[in-house]
Amino acid sequence: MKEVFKKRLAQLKEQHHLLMTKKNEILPESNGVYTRYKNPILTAGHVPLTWRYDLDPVTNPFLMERFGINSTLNAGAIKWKGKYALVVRVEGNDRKSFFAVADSYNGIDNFQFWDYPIIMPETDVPDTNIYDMRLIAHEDGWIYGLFCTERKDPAAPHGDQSSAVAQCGIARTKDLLQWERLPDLKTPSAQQRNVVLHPEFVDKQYAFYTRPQDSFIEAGKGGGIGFGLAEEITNAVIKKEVVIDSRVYHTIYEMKNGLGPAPIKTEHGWLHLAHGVRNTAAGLRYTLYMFMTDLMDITRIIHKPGGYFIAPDGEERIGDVSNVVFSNGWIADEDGTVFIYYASSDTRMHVAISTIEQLTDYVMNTPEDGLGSATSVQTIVKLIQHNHRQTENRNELIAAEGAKNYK
Ligand code: M1P
Repeated sequence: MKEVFKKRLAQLKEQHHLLMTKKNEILPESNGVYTRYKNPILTAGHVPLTWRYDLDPVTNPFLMERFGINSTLNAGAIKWKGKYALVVRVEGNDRKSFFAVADSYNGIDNFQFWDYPIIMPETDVPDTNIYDMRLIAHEDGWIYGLFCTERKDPAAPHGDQSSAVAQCGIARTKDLLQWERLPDLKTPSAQQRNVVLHPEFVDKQYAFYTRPQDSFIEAGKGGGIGFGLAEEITNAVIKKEVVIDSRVYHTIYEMKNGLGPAPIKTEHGWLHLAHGVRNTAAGLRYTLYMFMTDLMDITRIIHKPGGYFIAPDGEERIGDVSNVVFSNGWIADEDGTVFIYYASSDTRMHVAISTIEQLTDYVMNTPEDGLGSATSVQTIVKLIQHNHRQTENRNELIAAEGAKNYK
């Protein structure tokens, strides 16, 4: 065995081990709604060496990387056998994404990829790229993975090598290992991304949140977060698609939006996490926002805080597609803790921690977007007046207490 091979192998193993065993640290600053953790929970460097290197000195004497990994992002999430499991979008240097499970005992560090990436069966029309899986434990007993399947647009003019068609791929599993691929979702829209299955039946049908769009990149004339019902899952067809959360001028979701993970049920309503996109001189900016829908009519938004919930911060701002945060996975524990998994700049995965109580308070009590500068000022004035009244009341109380003691 060549010296160079031995040396490189020892170095690679050491570096990988250090990364895999690194403890995460909670960041001290918080807005009271959630707390971020310092280190990304998954990066390209976390991907097992056996996926990237031929570890045989005979066939790879220089121990070169044989399959480069570019990024780990946009993971679906589920509590699985007591562990926090993510189905991660792993993107190779060849730009193709695939899915792989990584899990952790505490949900904040030491995420380990399982031995092999997921072998996702295909339909009759092979996928060119698959990404952004939403994991849903449905009341029918299956775990569903809904994801984007992208293929070259068959109608693209000669020489156009970038026009694509995005649709919703559907697969299901009982163990996260073996997946059964079902036919892609059919909807009245030309393209679909960010499709999510509601975890409960609605009118005995499968309920989907959709994101209709006219073309691959642009939401087009419509857009927004849509909703539709399908009688079957093994041949899911949505005949009627209605938009339940539209794009609005001069908001953080004016350009496009899309639902993140499947909603979490609370006593007050369904908590939703979504992403909103606005355009800037520096390109598109993706942030996360939240809203709540009615328990009886899940298409009715009953609370919607103004502005973003999480925006790219510090190092999160920079990556392959900078100024992006994106989430398609969260886990609510039985004690009410919520693990919010999000990717930054299409490059790496992070976690932020909150609770059902905090998220419900945030969603129900944060003022809505007043859609104008004057209403923002009115909101702040109301808050200041409330705080002044509070201080006056407190001072009056203290004075009264003082007078009582003096007597
Ligand atoms: O690059 C940012 C995101 O862009 C797409 O999201 P959307 O469909 O809402 O525009 C997706 O490709 C997503 O994977 C990516 O993170």
